[in-house]
Amino acid sequence: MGRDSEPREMFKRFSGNPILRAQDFPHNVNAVFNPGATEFEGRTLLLLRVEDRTGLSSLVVATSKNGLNDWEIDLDRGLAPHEDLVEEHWGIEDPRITRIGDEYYVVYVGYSAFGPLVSLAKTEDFVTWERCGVLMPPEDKDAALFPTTFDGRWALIHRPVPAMPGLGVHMWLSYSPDLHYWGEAQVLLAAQRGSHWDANKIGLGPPPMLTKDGWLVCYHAVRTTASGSIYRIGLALLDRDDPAKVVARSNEWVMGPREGYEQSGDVPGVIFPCGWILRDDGDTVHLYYGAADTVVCVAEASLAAVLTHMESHSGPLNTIGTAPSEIRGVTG
Ligand code: M1P
Repeated sequence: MGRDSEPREMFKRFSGNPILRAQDFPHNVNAVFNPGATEFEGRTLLLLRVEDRTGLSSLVVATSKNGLNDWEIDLDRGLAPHEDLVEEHWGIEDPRITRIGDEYYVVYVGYSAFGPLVSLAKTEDFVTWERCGVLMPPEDKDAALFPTTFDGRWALIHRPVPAMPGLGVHMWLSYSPDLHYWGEAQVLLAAQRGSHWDANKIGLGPPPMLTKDGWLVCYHAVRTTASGSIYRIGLALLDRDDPAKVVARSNEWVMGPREGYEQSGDVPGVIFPCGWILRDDGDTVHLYYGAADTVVCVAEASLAAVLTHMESHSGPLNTIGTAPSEIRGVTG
């Protein structure tokens, strides 16, 4: 992967970014962004959010041998919003792919007539799909399944939005015995307050990745400014056996919008990852993200370096109701 000149960011952008753009499509689309990612039949498969020129999004497959170049868009594979389903009335968005056995469970946002919600569909080949229904009612987004059960329960990270403004928008964890009925809902990571980089609103990026130190979680964090929102990326670690237990949380962002393709587009200042892949060397992580809600990009990090960083840069784990003076140095 080509390196850029910025030494301080944990994730290094691919020199060939953006890797997919609207112009790469044979028909007229507005934007392609926020891809889920997995490996499939020896290739990297991205499930792209493709927004047409009515404003509605569908999920479309693109594959590549090395996960960086020579992407092939496959319009015969993917998932389109179902016109008879009220939960997909205004399109489907932001897929996260979790492989469980031979099946790929795709959690996505359904833009329903009543607001954004969390839906699940599964597939073995990205051609034939089984819709499994709505997991979380509006407003809820930014959700993904863990690839394993905990004491016989499936776990889902998701991001409901409180009806009452001003309380922050936080990441939640819920459990299910059957992927159908969900409960035991609890706040997993709270957005911080004040001037902090992950104040105001946070939401899950790709599905959690199991590492030697626990489940690595990547999340986007929104800082509201006078000229709009800045979407940056942070990391957390969850206990391997009890994902409700946060064991580390980065006190700094590990990547923020910087390049022209991240600063200019339909929504400037946004980097929004929905997929990552740990390569066969066990260390190289490719993070796939939408930039400015317009194009698809990839960045690379060393997993070992990420975990080392987490050891030395963990800040407060959760800070709801905590005064700034109490936050410094507090863990827990
Ligand atoms: O425009 C930035 C992002 O805004 C929404 O994400 P969230 O609700 O988590 O802030 C989504 O519409 C997302 O698709 C979009 O990239």
